[in-house]
Amino acid sequence: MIQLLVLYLIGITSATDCPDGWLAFHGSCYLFGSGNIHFTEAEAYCRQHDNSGLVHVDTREEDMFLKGYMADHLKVDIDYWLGMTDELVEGIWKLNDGDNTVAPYLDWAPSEPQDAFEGEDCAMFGHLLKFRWADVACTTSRAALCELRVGQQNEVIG
Ligand SMILES: [Ca+2]
Ligand SMILES: [Ca+2]
Repeated sequence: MIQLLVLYLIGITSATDCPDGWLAFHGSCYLFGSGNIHFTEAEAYCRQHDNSGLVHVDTREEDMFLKGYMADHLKVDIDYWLGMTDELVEGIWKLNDGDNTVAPYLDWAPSEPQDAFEGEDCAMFGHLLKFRWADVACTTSRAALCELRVGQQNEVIG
């Protein structure tokens, strides 16, 4: 009995336990989608996959980990959505977390963001930019990159 309890405690305190097919890094799990879809479709894709959300990159460390994985392991000609927009106030990038938290970390490619054309209010990791970030129109098509934070798995989001 005590052995079972110890195993259970080890289980819940050990390294991030991710669903099959997800990648673990520092308390989060990541799922790289393969199809190119609009921003809102990508948000829905993540919700459908373990009720996750599009990735929120909080630190340079997380950014470097994701960039490295994209460059080393994935098809090179895919861009990935980031979970933030400047839809509310042009130029102020906020996480799509329901609280409109201002994005704590940004890694724009040179000359980005420029809100080009009819307005660009979504953001992506650009494969032509060594996966640095660019703003693009939300109705363009990119792949989803979902993040599941530890402890959020059972939270119900709208
Ligand atoms: Ca914009
Ligand atoms: Ca742009």
